[in-house]
Amino acid sequence: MKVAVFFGSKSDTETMKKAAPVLDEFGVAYEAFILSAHRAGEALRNTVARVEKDGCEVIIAGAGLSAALPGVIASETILPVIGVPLECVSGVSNGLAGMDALLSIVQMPPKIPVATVGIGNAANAAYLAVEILAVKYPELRAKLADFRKKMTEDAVANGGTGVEL
Ligand code: RP5
Repeated sequence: MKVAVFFGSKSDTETMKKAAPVLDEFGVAYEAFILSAHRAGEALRNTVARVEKDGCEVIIAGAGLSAALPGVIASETILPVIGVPLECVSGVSNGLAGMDALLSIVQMPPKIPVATVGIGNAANAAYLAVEILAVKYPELRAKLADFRKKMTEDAVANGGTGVEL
């Protein structure tokens, strides 16, 4: 396992699943855990220590509402933590649409950052995890370079040489 994916509730699963195909595409091994910082603090701490011991190198953490999970994980490890703010699908965030989680996750105190992606964007969290790992693994760096080259070619092909309006 190179990446550990944490999220706070079963209700977050559908959104956090979007990290999986990206990590699969790059052949990055991962494990996922549903552990809330507020509801299961001790189990969370133990699991963070366990994955770190098992060789995990990057952590992705998604949570909704008062989204403490990524910050609490950051306080337990020096591994890079990528936070995914989530819209709470159980409806109790009263139309805040994930803004509550975004501000909770992005506004970390000085000296202990969480790298925050857009609301619900677990796929981008996975791409960022791949980029971090690519610093160390040349094979992954090569795959990432190919992926970016194709992305750019597709973008240019898709209207970049001019379109009829
Ligand atoms: C957060 O509270 C979870 O990450 C989830 O987004 C939100 C609501 O959780 P449930 O009440 O659906 O379990 O901790």
